[in-house]
Amino acid sequence: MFSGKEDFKQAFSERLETKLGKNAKTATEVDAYRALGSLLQDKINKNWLRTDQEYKKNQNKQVYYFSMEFLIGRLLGSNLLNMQVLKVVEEGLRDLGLSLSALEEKENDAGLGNGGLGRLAACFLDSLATLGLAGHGYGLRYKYGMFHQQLVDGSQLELPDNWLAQEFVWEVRRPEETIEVRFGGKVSPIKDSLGSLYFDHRDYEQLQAVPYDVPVVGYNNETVNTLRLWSAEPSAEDIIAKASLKDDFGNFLDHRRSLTSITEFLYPDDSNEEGKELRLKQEYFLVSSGVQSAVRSFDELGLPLSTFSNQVALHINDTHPALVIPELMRVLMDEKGLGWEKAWDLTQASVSYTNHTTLSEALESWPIELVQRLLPRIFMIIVEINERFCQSLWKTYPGDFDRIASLAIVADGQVKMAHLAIVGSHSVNGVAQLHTEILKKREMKSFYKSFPSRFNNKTNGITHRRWLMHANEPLAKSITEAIGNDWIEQPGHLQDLLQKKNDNAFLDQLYDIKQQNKEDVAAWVKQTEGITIDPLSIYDVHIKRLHGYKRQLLNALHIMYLYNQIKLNRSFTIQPRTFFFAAKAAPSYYFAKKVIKLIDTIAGVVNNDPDVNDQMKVVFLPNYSVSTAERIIPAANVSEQISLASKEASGTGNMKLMLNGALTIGTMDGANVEIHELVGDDNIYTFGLSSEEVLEYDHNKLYSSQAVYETDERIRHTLNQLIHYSPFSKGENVFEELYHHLVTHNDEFFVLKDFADYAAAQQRISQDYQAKRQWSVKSLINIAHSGTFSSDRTIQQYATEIWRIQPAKTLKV
Ligand code: 26W
Repeated sequence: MFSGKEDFKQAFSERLETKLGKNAKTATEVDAYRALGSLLQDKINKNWLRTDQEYKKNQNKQVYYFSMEFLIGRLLGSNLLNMQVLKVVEEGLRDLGLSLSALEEKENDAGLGNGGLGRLAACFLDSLATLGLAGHGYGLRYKYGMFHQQLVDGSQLELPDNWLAQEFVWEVRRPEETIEVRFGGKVSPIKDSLGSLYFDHRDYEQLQAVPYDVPVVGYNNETVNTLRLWSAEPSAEDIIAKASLKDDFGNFLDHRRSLTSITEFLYPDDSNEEGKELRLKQEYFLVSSGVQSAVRSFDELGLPLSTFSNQVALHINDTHPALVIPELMRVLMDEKGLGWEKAWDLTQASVSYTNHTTLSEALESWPIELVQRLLPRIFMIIVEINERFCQSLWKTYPGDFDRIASLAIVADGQVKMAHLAIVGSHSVNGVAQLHTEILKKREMKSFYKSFPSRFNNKTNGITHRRWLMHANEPLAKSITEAIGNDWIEQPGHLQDLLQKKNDNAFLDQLYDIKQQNKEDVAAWVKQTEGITIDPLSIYDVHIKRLHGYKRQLLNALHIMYLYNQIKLNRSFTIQPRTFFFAAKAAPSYYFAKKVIKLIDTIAGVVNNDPDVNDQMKVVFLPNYSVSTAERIIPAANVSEQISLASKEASGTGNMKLMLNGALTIGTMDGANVEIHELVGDDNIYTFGLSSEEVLEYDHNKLYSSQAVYETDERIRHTLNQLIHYSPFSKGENVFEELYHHLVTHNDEFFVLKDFADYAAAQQRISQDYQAKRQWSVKSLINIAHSGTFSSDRTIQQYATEIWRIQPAKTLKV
C-alpha cells in the first residue's frame, strides 16, 4: 500500500497535481477529497482484479444479493480503515495542513435506501468481503437518493438529494457490460418446424442497463467484492430510430426521459406499498439486468448448465426483487432452451428470500393488468408457476378451496409477491428469532406447514468496523488496550471485556470516553441547531424512521408528562436529560408528519422555559442519515427501542447503540428479545405488552384506549393539552388528529396502554444513572455482549446454512 507517511504524502501531492492541476496550498477540501479517493481507487483496483481472478480460478460459488436499497453512506473513512492505512493517511494529510475528518465531510453520503433494510444490505457487503466470501450486491444507481429533510416551522420539507452532482469517486462505469432490458410488447407462442414451442416477443421497448461498479473492500484481507449499481439509458437503436423522426424531436426527448426515469429516484416510502407503475419498472429493471449478468458470468466458466445452482446463489432482500424467480425461468427456458422442470429445479435451488416485515400494509402485490401489460412474458411464467403450485396443493388438500385461494400466487386480481418468493425459493428467513416465530405461527403459517424445512432464522447484524472502530475510535482503542485486537476479526471476543467488570480504572475510562463524545455532540448541536445542552445530562436517543408502530409518540407524550410534573410541582426534580430524536417521515405519511410537528413543538416549549431548562432539553436532529447516526450513537446513554411488540422485525439501531455502550429501554420486540437474553434483566430496561398479548388483543378486540384515558389522570391531562389551550397547542387545533387517533380511534399502537409501564422504566433509568460506577458496569456488559450482533456472525450463518459457500482459499483471510 503506502510504505509510510512520506510515501503517502508524495503520492497524494502527485495525484493532486496530475488529476486536478493543484497543490496542497491551492486545493480546496473537495479537491483533496477527490484526489485522495482516486489515489485509493488505484490501490483498490489491483486487489479488485485479483479477487475476481481468484474467484474464477477457484470456481467459487458467487452470491448475488439483490436489493432495491443499499444505504452505504460515506466510503472514504471505512475504506481507509479496511485497507489499514487510516493512520498513515491522517498523519500525512496533517503534515500537509489538511484534516482527514474535514475531507470525509466533503463526501456526499450515498443515501440509496430508506432505513433498516438498506443499511442491513450495506453492512452485509462489508462482512462478505471481510470474510473473503464471493458475495456481491446488485442495486440501482438512483440519480436522487433519500430526500434531504428540512424542518420549516416544525414541518418536514423534502428536498431532492442530488448526490451525484459531485463526482462519486468510487464508482467505475462499465459500458462493455451493458445489458438489454425489455418492457411491454406482445408475446405469442410459435411452433418451429421441429414442433417445439418458443415465444416470440414483439413491439417491446428496449433499454440499456449500464453497470456502475463500486468496490467493496474487506478488512485487512486484500479482498475486494463488487456492488454493481445499474443505471437506465436509452438503447442505441432506440436513439437512432427515434432521431430519424426529425420533426418529432420533442416527442423523442419525452420518450428518452421516460426511459431513463427508471433509475431517476429512490421511492422514499417504507410504510406503504403503493403499487406505482414506475416502481414495478424499477424492480424488473434491477432483476432482469442482475439475472442476465449473473448468467453471463456463469457462462464464462464454461460449465454445464445443470451446475448453475452449485455456482450461483441469488438472494432477494425482501420481495422487491422477487421477479428474479420468473426472470431466471425465462432466461433458462427461452434463452438456454431448458424445459420447465429443469429450469424450475435450478431456479428454486438458486434463490433464497429474506422477509423484513409482517406489516400487512407493506406487503407487495401488483395488479394483474399491470404485470401483464408491462411484462407479458414474465406474467405468463408467473401464471404457470401458480397453476402448477395450486395443482400440487389440490393433491394435498383436495377440495379445500379456501386454503388454496389463500396460498395462491395469483388471486383477487393481484400477483402476491411474498407467495411467489416463498414458492420459488429454497430458503425463507426472518430477521430475528421472534420475527421468524411470528412468520411461522401466523403470517406464513400455511406455507410453513407445507414447507417447514424452508423456514429459518437469521438474526440481523451490523458491521462493528463502521459502527465502533470508525464511528467511535476512542472506545475501539480503549477496548483493544484492554483485551487485545482479536475482537476486530472475531467480534465474539468482545466478551473478554467482562473480565474488566470490577476494574475501576477501565470503568473510569469508559465513562470519560462517553463524556468526551457527549461534549463533542453538545458542541455540534450548538453549532448546527443553536441549542445549548448539558453534557452531564442523560443522552436519551430515539433515532429511526418515523412510523406509528415505532411509537415516537409514546416518547413525546412522556416528555410532555415530565414537563408538566416539573411545572406543577416545583419541588419535583428529574435527573437531567437531553432527548434526541432524528427521523424522516414518508412524504405521504400524514400521521408521521404530525408527530414530527409535535416533537418540534415540544422542543420549542421545553427548551425555552427556564423552569425546566436545566433539567431537560429536546433536540430534533434534521435529515437523519448514516452520517448523523455515526455522530450521535457514540454519545448515547439510553437507546429507545419502544416499538409495539410484534411489529419491529428486528431493528439494527438497537445493536449499534448497544455496541457503543448505551442501555436499551425497550419492548420485548424484534432483536431486543435477544439483547435481553444476553445481558439479563439488570442491564436493560424492558417494559410493555408482550407480543402474545398484542396478538391476543388484536384477536379479541378487548382493548379500550378510552378506558385508559379515563382512569389515568396523567394521560388524560397530557392528552387534553393536545386539544385544549396549552403551551403545546397554543389554542390551535394542529394536534387534534393525534388526540383522536389515540382516544377516539382506539390507539392502534397501544401507546396509552404501555404508557405507565414506560414511565416507570424511565424512572428506573433516572435512578440508576445516578450510580455512576454501576451504570458504567451495565454499559460494559452491553458492549461485551454485542459481538453476537456483528454482521460477520450473521453472514457466516447465511453462508453456511443458506448459500453454502466458503471463502476463496487463495485469498488472504
Ligand atoms: C414497498 C414499501 C416498502 C419498502 C421497504 C415496505 C417495506 C420496506 C422495508 C421492508 C422496511 C424495512 O426497512 N424493514 C426493516 O428491516 C430491517 C432490516 O431487517 C429490520 O431491522 C427492521 O425491523 C425492519 O423494519
